[in-house]
Parts: sequence; structure tokens; C-alpha cells
Amino acid sequence: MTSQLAALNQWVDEVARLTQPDRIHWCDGSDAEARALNALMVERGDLIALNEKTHPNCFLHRSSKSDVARVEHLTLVCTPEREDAGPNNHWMAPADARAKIDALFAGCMRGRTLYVVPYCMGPIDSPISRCGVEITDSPYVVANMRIMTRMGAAALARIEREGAFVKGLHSTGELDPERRFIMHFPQELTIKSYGSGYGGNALLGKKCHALRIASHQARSEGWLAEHMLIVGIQNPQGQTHYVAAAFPSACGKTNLAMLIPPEGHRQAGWKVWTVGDDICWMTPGADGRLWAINPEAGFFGVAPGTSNKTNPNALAMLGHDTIFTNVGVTADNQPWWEGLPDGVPVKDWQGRDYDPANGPAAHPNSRFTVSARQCPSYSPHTEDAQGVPISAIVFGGRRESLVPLVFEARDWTHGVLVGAAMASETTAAATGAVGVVRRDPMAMKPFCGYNYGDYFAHWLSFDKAGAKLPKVFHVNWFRKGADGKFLWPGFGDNLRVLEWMLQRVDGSAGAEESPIGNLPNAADLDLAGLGLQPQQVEELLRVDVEGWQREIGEIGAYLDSYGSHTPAALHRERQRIADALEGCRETA
Ligand code: SAT
Ligand code: MN
Repeated sequence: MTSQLAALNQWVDEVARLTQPDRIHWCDGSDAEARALNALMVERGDLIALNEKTHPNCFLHRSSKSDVARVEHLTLVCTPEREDAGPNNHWMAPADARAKIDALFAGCMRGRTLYVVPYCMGPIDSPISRCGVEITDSPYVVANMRIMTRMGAAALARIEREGAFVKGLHSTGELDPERRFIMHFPQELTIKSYGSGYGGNALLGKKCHALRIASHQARSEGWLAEHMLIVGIQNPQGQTHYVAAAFPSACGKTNLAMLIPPEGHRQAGWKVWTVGDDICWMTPGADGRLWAINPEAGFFGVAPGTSNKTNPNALAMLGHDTIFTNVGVTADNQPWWEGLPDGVPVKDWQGRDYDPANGPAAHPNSRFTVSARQCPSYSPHTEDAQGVPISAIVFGGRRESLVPLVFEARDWTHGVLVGAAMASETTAAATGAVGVVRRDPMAMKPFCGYNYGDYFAHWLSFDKAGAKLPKVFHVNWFRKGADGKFLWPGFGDNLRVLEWMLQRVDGSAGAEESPIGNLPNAADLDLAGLGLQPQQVEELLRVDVEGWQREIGEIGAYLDSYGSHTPAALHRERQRIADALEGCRETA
């Protein structure tokens, strides 16, 4: 046995001594194993088989009702120094954290099976990919990890070959919110999660490994681990540009990644290729460009609002081999959620008879888990070992007011400030109030595994001799007019905005300079067939100077909250914009 597998075996033994499982099962990722696990979960009532005719091999999982989202207040980064985790993370000293959580783990798997889940984040042969092993007592987690990662024998072989792997220990415990923690020990490449079975808390390859731990590794190794979708946009000339875009959870990343071009664009030959919908690992290539992989192998998407109108590609992939979590069901046992035009729910997400007085049939953060290969727009380049070259980076948030439809950063430093200044109204993807504006730099607020000030400095460090960095943009699909209605149609029509961005990359589209960045003139966007009123377009592309002066003031206070960790270059950049806004007001 190699030393790597010996190290893994030793860790499994240690964990088994602590948690006292009845059985240990090493997952190989095979179809037979998946079938057996599904059958076991159906028998135990953890899964409900859905309509075999309309949804072959699809299952519904109903979670505990107090376990439906990520729990940011119970998610900790345990670095030796509090400074290193930064004010953006909840922190606990590693020894205290370990003592606290190991006490919860003691004996917690009695009567249960301990599953050892080797997984690879990224294409199995990519040098950018990284492996991990999750130990869990939840067959639901195993089934989800099998879809979301390259799980099983091939990952184990890579671990044996290459050495280091991230250790993740998970137990659903009692599903008691009072006995719940998600802890990260970046120095030890270790994650410990207790008391939740929910996606981001329990599928440890996802946010815990591929973002919090990976961002830490990326900082010391010179790459980026980001909360971004990756989409390929093929123009009528047949060239494909790849765009990486960061939006907070439940702000439409999945929809943008799977966008269907508007009719006119489709006829002209535009095509959209999905590489990833949530996480992007980017590394500088020998040619100076940033090359990206999607570390995941599946989608863990928000179900409500997914329909043939909003995301036909997603709906098409959900017809078979999908796990649904916390959706409603129809009388003939089909999954159902708000936003589907057809079907009538008879049971809600808690399994009660559906009664609108109890709220929606599907939980607002109900999810589907599905293999990326089932997506009709799945890019064949997703598996490329070297990744795909990124032409543009897009930041965006959910902002009812102030922030225009799109603007372009003038250079990389400005782009980093635009990302660092991102703000968005909160959604149901995390517990807590919904609709409150909060700063969410690069959409990484819940996921950056170290001090945000140092993270901004890391981003700035990519601007060096020989680098051919992507252009940076900011978008806001969620602007509302005075009547409270969205000003922009969104969904497939977002391609019109991406088209302008890619023409900016090629140098073929016009723009108007403003203190906050370069905006398209109305004539620079293809708005044909949208029926937008000129005032609507004007409002979407307007820079409200006084509003931005307030915003830039708040951004200053926000950057100050990271103290000496905030790079001086960001303060200087912010001041440049503040001065330009002031100049605008004086000349107005
Ligand atoms: O955190 S999850 O990965 O479960 C979903 C999300 O918030 O993006
Ligand atoms: Mn996400």
C-alpha cells in the first residue's frame, strides 16, 4: 500500500474510533452502488421515488424543516490567527474549534454506516483539479456527491498517485440547529461539518472545499477559486468566447449559464455552451490568459422559478436521474414548484396536504441535483484538462435601484474595485432576512476562506508583466422602474448585454466613459424586438451621480473595515472615482 492510501486508511480508522459506526463502506462510484443506496434510502423513507414514467430514476428528499439552507453564523474559519480569517468570517481558535466539534462527533455514527467518499474536483486528468475525501454518515450526501463530483475509484487512484487530499468529516448528527457547525481548518486542509444535511453545509466538495479551502490554497499557489459560472458564447462567425460571472447565490447564475439566445440571435447563429453554473477555478496559462475549469460535475440549482420560459435547458435536464430536495408533488407524483405553468401540487415540501395558507408548495430554496452531462447546452470543452480561456469577467448583484444594466471597468485595478464593491439584496439561499442589501465582494462573502483585504490584494497581483487579463464588467439584471416592475426582461435577452461585452473585448463596440466605468450607448446594444421605451433604456443606462457619490462613500467605509489589509491601490482607485463624480457634479 502506498503511503497516501496508508494516510487515508489511518484517518478513516481514527474517525471510526471517534464516531463508532456499525459499518464502513468505501464508495466506488459505480451504478450498482448508486442503485443500492437509492433503494436503501427509499426503504428508510429518506427518498421518495417520483413518477417513473414522466421522471425515470428521479427522487424527492424532504429535509428536516429547520435544515433548508446554509447557516453562515455557524460556519467558521479556524486559522491560528483571527486576522487571517478576517472580519468577513466567523472565527474560532483551531484547538477550541476541534474540541467543540469532536465532542459532537463522539459516538455519533452508532447504528449508522460510515461512508468513505473519494472525489475529484475538476476533470480527473486536469492539473488544475484537486482531490478530497469526505467521510459521511448520510447516504443522501453520498448520492449528491456522486452527481456533483467525480466520485469513486478514479478519484481514489488519483489520490494514491498524487498525494495530498482535503479531508472532510461530516455527520448529520441530530439535525439540531443548536448542535450544528461547519468548520474549516485551512492549514490542515480539513473540514468538519456536523448537524446539517443541506447542500452547502454537507456536500463538502462544494462550498467548503472548492471555495473556502481552495481560495486559501489558490492564494498561496497563484490561482483563483471563485463563486462564478462559466459560459461559452459562440458568435455567428463560429468563435467562442468564455465568460466567468460572479453573482450571489440564487441570483440567476444557473439561468445565465444555460441561456437560450433570443430568436433573432438564434437565427443569426449565436450559440451558448454551459461549462459551469457555480464555481470556477482559474489559473494563468503560459500565454498569459486566465484558464478556467468547473471543479463540479453537476448542478445543485434552485428549483422555484425554473420553467420552460426562464430556463428550458434546465427543465429539459430535470426529466430523469435527478434528486429533488424540498419541492412539492402533484397527485401523480411529479415534482412541482412555483413558476411551473402546469401541474397542481397536492403535497408541499414538508409532505403536508398543500394549502396556500401554509406558504409555497416548494421551499424557496428547494433544489435539484443533476449531472452536468444531462444539460442540452453542456460544453464539450468542460472536460478539457487545460480548461477554457476566459475573455471577460462579470460581476453582478440584485439591485432594485442605482446600479445600471451594465458597465465596463477601465482596467484590472478598477475591475477589482468593482468586484470588491459588489452589493446585493439577500436571498433564501442562506437563513436570515431576505431582500436586505449587503456588500458581497465577488459574490464570495460566505465563501472566501481568508481575510477579504488579503483576497483583494491577491486579485490585484494578477496584473503583472505578460498577463493578458480578461476585461471586467458589472451587470444588474434586477433594476426596477418607479412602478416597481423590472426594467430589463432578463433571461435569454441577457445575451444582448454579453454581445456588447464581447464586442468590447474585440474592440468593435462603442461606449461612453463615465466616472463609474464605460457604459454602452443605447445604439451600442442590439435591442431589436424588445419593445423597450426610450426612457426605459435611458433609465437602465443612467449614472445617477448623487446616488453614486453616496455609494462610493459607503464603499470607502466598507474598504476601511478591512483596516491595513486593504491594498492602498484600491483606496486610490476609489478616490479617483470619487473625484471624477465630484467633477461631474461641478460641471453639471
Ligand atoms: O450553498 S449551496 O451550494 O448549497 C447553494 C448556494 O447557496 O449557492
Ligand atoms: Mn453558489
